[in-house]
Amino acid sequence: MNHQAGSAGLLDASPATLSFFEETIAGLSKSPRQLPCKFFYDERGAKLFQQICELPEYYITRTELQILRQHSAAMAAALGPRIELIGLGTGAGTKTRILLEELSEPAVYIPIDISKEQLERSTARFREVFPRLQILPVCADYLERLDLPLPRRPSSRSVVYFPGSTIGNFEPDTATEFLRRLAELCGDGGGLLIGVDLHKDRRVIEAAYNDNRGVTAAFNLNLLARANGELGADFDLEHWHHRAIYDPIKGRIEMYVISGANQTVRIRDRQFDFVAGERILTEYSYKHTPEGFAALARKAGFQFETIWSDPARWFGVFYFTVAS
Ligand code: AVJ
Repeated sequence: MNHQAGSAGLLDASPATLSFFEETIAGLSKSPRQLPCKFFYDERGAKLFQQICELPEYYITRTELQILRQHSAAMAAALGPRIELIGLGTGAGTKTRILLEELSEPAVYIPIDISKEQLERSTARFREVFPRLQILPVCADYLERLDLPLPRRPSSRSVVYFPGSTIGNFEPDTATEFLRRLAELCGDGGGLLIGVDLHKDRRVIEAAYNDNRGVTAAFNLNLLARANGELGADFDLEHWHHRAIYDPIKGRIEMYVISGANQTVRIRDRQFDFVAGERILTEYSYKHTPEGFAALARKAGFQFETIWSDPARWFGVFYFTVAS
C-alpha cells in the first residue's frame, strides 16, 4: 500500500500493481480459475461501469435512484442530524448527493473508493456543490483494514453508506464478516444504509448482465485488457468472450470470461493453458430476499430498522443500526 496525500488532500492507500499481479496469478492457478472483481475498476473500467448503469437492461441503478429520490427525506430523518457519513464505493456520487442534500447539517463526508481518478473528480464536484461540508476522500480497497481520517467537527454518529448492491459481490459468509467490520467501523450508535438487489425473475437478472450493446462484455473483458497493459499479459481479446449466468439455487449471477479456443496465455514468466470453452470466473452478484438479508446483517451485529423499496420490490435500501 502506498500512503500519500495527493493534490486534493486525498488519502491514498490504493492497492499497488504488485497485488494485482499476485492476485491474478493466484486466481488463474485455482481450479476453477478466477479473477478478483475489484480489479474491474481502473479508469476505463470505471467508465464502462458508468455506462452499464445507464443501460436499459440494467435496472439496478435506476431502481435504486428512484427509491432514493422518493425516500431521501425519510432516510435523512432516520439517520439523524450532524452525522459522519462514510461512503463506500460511492463512485461518481450521484446517489450520495441525493442523500446529502437531505441530511441535516452533516459533520463530515468520507468517501472511500478504489478508483482514484473517479474519487478525485467526484470530490472536486462535491466541494463545489457542498462548500460548507468537510470532505475527506480516501482511496482504498475497503476490503482491507481502514484508517479513517479525523474530521474537524464532532458528529452525533457514524453512518456507513454502501449503495449499488456491491454487497452482492460477497458470498454470504464473507458478507457477514464484512458487515461485522462495518459495525466496528461505525461503532456504538452507528448506522448502515445499504442498497441491496433483491430476488426477481431470472430473465430480468440475466438480461441486466448480458446487455444487447455488449457494454457488460467490454467491462468484463477489460479485466484481461488491464492485465495485458499493467502486467504484460498476452490475453488475445479476439479469443475471449463474456457470459453471465444466473444460478437460482445460489441466488447469484456468475460472470465469466470464456476461452474461445485452445490457447496459452503468458504473464511475465508464468504460462496458463486454456482449452476451448474453459471459463474464468470474474464476479458473483448475489441477490437477496429482504428477510434473508436482514438475517445476514443481524448475524453481523446489526439491528434492522427500515427497508425502502420500489413497487415491484426489485431493490431494497436497508437501514440498520449497531445492535446494543
Ligand atoms: C457494482 C457489484 C453492484 O453486480 O451488478 C454490473 C457490478 N457487474 N455488471 C453488479 C456489475 C456487471 C455490479 N456491482
